[in-house]
Amino acid sequence: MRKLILMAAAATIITTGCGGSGKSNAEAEAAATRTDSILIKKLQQLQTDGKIAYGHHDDPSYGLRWRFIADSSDVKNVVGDYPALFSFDLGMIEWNADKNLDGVPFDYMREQIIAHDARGGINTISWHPRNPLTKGNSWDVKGDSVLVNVLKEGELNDTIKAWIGNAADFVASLKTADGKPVPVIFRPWHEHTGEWFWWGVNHCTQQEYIDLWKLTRQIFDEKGATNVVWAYSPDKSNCMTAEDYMERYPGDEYADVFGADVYDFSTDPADSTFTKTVTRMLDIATAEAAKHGKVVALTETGLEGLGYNEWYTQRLYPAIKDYPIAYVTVWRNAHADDKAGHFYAPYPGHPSAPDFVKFYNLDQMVFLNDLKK
Ligand code: BMA
Repeated sequence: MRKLILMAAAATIITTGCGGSGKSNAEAEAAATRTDSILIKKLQQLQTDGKIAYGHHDDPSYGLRWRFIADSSDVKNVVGDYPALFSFDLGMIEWNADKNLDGVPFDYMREQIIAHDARGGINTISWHPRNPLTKGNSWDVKGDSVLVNVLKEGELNDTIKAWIGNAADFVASLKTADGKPVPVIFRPWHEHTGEWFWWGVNHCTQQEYIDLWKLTRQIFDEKGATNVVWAYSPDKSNCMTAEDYMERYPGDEYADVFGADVYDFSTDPADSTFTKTVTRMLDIATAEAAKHGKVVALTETGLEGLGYNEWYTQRLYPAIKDYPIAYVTVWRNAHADDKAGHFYAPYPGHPSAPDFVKFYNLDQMVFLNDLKK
């Protein structure tokens, strides 16, 4: 029953992207043919069809025992098909580095995004930028509030603008061979309800966080990086109510996707913590998305190391199947030499591979081949 109610709510979606409001007919028509609007429609279609696209972070970049092998993917090596959605991270682009924080060359990332788009797939990008004040990583929350310093005029303001500019340049560089912009879901300043990132809840005020989003959007627009579907993605931490979820919402012009990040930390099949938390977060995100005419997604999830072999069909799927989410993304399969045991999708030979094949075959779950259909 809940599903029917939620599907009806999803069907009320009318927006065609953040740039859609207050436009003349000609402008509205031009906006509707933009690649970001086409991507939003694709996400809306998944929701109205009651389908959920499966996504995997860094899927074509590396897996447990390989790195940067053309056409490789742990997911594809298990089920013979790519995830519908690839996720990537821009961390270190702010430092003009050649590779991101997990060693993925930005040129390789660009090629993979363009290739996945060409084969009908969807791409999403997150960003773990370093701390502009301390120059530590995203998780460096020591010392003063970064945003107080970053948002007022001065050297740090120039720094953050340049950093956001680098991210925007990368996104604007995503083009097909014939020069058409490739749309991506961009999910900046994620998990802000948590306390582990320098833009997190205890490290800035509500207004500062919102101003950071606005600055990001402004720079993307100025740089011509308009091929973007914007995703807002609070973490389950400190997010018990709709008020908590919406507290730092930048506004309808700034977000297209209402996400939620919820990880599982239990290999015990009887543990219901994850299920309850996903229910709480997706109840909130779905209701708020319906009110604001936005897409819903489980933007990050997973059980590190997949120590529960039936996790995909017995824990993840039951938790999400009654929600009109357009997609679900699990985190990366780190190379064993980099971070052993840090993987969220099975690889060939892993005991959860047979269960993942069952998950792949579920009618509601969408991988690349289904998306093409
Ligand atoms: C985290 C871990 C880290 C990684 C970061 C950014 O959750 O996977 O090892 O560096 O995401 O991808």
